[in-house]
Amino acid sequence: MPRYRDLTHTARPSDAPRVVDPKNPIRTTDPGALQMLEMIKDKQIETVYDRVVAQQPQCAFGYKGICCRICLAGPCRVKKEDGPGSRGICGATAYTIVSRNVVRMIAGGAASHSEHARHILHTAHALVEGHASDYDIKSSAKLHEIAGKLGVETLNREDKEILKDVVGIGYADFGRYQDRPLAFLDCLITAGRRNKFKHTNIMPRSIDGTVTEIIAQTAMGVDADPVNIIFGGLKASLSDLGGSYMGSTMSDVLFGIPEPIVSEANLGVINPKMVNIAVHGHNPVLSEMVVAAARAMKEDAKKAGAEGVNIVGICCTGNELLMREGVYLATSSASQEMAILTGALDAMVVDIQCIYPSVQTLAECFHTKVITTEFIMKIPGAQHIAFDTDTAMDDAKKLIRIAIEAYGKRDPKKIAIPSEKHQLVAGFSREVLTDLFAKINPERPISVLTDAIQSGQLKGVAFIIGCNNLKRFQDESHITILKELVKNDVLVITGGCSAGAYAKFGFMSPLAVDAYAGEGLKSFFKTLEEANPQLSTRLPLVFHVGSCVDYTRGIEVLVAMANELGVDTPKVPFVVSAPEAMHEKAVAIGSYCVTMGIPVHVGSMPPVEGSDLVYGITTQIAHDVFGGNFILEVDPVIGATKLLNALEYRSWKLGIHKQTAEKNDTALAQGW
Ligand code: XCC
Ligand code: SF4
Repeated sequence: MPRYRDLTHTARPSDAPRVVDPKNPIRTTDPGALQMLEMIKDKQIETVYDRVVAQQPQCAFGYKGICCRICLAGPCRVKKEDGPGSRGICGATAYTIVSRNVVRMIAGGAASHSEHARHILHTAHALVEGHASDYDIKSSAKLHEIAGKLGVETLNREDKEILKDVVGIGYADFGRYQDRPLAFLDCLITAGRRNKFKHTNIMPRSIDGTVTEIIAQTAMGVDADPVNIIFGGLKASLSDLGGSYMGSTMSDVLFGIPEPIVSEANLGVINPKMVNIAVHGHNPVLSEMVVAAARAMKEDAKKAGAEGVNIVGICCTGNELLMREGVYLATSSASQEMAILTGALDAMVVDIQCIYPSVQTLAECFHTKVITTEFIMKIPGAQHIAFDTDTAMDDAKKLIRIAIEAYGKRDPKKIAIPSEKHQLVAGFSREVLTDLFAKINPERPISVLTDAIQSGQLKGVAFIIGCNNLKRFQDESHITILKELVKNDVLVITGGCSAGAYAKFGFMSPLAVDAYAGEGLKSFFKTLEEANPQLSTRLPLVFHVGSCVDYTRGIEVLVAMANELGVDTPKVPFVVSAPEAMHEKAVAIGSYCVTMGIPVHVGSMPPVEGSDLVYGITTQIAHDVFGGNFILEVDPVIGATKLLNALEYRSWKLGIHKQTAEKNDTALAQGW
């Protein structure tokens, strides 16, 4: 970790409570969710907020990562400083147990993102094989771009032929045995990172192979060396990055590159006069079809007495549809149950990831139908309709018919919809951002951003992402960190449930610029808007780049900045924050960001405190090797200060190195 000007900035977390107000079940600050909780307060309805309280205090061994359940001799806990109680039955010490546990979380995350990517790849494959006729290549431009990056010939070839080759490379990335890097990773990163990953032996050659390897490496009686285990984990995190890039890119190919779009968010988007269907999870393959089917079936809804079909999104399926179709975002992960409590949600169609099984329990108190659609995702009691890309439109219509039928069974007495909703502007793909900058500098668009940082107009870029975690109050950390950063002229891009928070609170709007941005950031936006008169709206305070797989859009921005500055990624004034990280995917994402040379703030403690060595590797030694490190801090104000310190340090160092290079007419120093 670098030595900062702010001497209070150490690698240790503050002593802020790890669970704020543990007995308080009103664990949200989302105004829509708060209204909902108020409306149900006299009813005996159990929600996630109650269950957080019921789980307190949580197991300290698990929290610190020193409980091992990897074999049947266990569970073993590290109970003492020394002696037999300081080790598991096999003799595994705290550092082995902690590192094994945490890298298995990375494997879980990498498997999740990659399964998502695989599904999209299968859809593209079906398309080139002449099936999946409801799908199409929506963005030929994206296809040509990724083909070019992967070295696929494009000249005088049909799009479908090109796609066939791209799909072939994608499939090879899942199961390659030859010693060649993951193609979808290799084409995304800088030359400096490529060397670094090669020299540290963490360049994955296949996704499935890497995930399997890390599970094997951490099985009982295999690797005991925490450094080797962690490097294995970092390799798995890079396969997560490659898989995510595949998922994001191929989604753009099939469903189009997002463009700026105006929409609305929070529970008030649920419309009592319409058939309301929430699509929840992550994968656009199904939900894009649901949107198309809903448009086609307006008349059927009218026959049932409704004004039409209103699709609303939850979590990252919601983000995918918001970005490309302008679909309303009803809510984000921790408040997913609230959508059902409105009594006006006729169906909740789910695919994969972040779906609380409790949605079915709650749906049983209402008329709402919960429908699972993926082979690997079922909930007892919920209806399952296997979704097949070959019959996609028919399947989607089936789902809509179920919702229309349920609409007729609503109980008017149970309908209570919060009024809360906010306008937002989303759809900031990397292409859109580049185009905005290109209006100022067509030759070197990204220099508009790097120049603004080098001139001091902006302090840097922060990519605020990730989940909700109810150890603190929902969305509070997302909002607090955003306010602190924009006030200090940091340009913020966002995705995932962090974006959900900003959308729900009204921060993803131009009005928020006036209210919260510092003078430098305001003038930066003004210059961009003046150069882009074609925009039908002013720019929002935060740029929404999409779902969790779309975090690779943030990585693309980072890589472009590094190339423009003539340095590798660890020198770029670019930070990441996951203020309320929860999912295993967040552990994988945070880890690939660190290997990409980024300071990564995490606002929920990962289970690494049981080993000082592992804690030190993640927060300090990682910086020496990769130029990025974790900043673990649960207090959002302190977290924001540390992010600002990291940006300031990088801008300062970059400035010094530039000056020195100019003065002595030498190459720019590359060290960090
Ligand atoms: Fe899930 Fe993606 Fe986390 Fe939200 S942010 S809780 S992973 S939906 Ni990706
Ligand atoms: Fe215990 Fe070792 Fe088995 Fe883990 S692997 S449960 S520490 S005996």
